[in-house]
Amino acid sequence: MSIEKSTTTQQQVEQFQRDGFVVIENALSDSQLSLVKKDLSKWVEESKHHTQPFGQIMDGRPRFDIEPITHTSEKPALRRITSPAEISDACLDVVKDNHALDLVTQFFGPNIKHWTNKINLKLPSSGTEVKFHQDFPFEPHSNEDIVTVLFFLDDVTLENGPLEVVPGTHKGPLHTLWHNGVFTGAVSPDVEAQNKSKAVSCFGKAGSACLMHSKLLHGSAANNSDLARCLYIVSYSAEDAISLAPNPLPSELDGMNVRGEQTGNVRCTSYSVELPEYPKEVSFFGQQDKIKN
Ligand SMILES: O=C(O)CCC(=O)C(=O)O
Repeated sequence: MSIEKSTTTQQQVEQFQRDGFVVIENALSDSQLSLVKKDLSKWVEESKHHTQPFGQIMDGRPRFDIEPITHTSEKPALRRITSPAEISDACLDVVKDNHALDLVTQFFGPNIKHWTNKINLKLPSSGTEVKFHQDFPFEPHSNEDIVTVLFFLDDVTLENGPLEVVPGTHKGPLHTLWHNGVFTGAVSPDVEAQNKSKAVSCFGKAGSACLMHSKLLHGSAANNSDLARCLYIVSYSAEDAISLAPNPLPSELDGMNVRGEQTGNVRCTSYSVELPEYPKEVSFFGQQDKIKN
């Protein structure tokens, strides 16, 4: 797919640079959306036969994570599928090519590689929420050219737990995700309180995407509607951004070039951050569950 260098593209690049995020429509084609949703429905059905996380990723952890308290066969609360592109041609097709990726080349230059992919589900009544955090402290790289692309698999509304982002925070400090010696995957209650009132919700039609800088502070509340809110979340980096910590979602697709070429270069910027803890839990929801509210 190609994108014309239009005024709209230029405005999207400027918004991403200024605010740290931009929402675009039609990031997925209709056929990409319906094929991913077909696989997703199959996985939700399958989850009804499980009472524990199931499946397996490269490091032996389960691929499919379920809400420990609310999941039942009548009201499934599958909440995370790790690296679905390893088991779904539809997901792999999205990772390799989509309209958001065209915009990523406008942010970071022509050479882009895949870092992680996952599906976050907020099924009705699941109670799944995401505490505020920045992605970068989970994934420190030699430079900061990393973007998380959140594809809307459902219409995202103000009621079904939209992503909430704090504009401009990608230019601010990196906040610790360690508290009292525990890697909680969330910022402190103080940092959350200082920023939450400035957060804006990212909503739109299925097939849209939010492109979010890895340093942008974000979170999301529980789904209080009868309609599912599922996101296919793919992160990409500039090809010369080299990871400084093991990939928390290791997959055979880690480092796959999706645009341009492999130069073999490393580009470094200067910053300081605590290294993350490699997850022992099935997903970061388990890490965030360690926070006592
Ligand atoms: O699912 C969401 O609303 C946010 C996802 C997120 O923050 C993450 O997976 O890092």
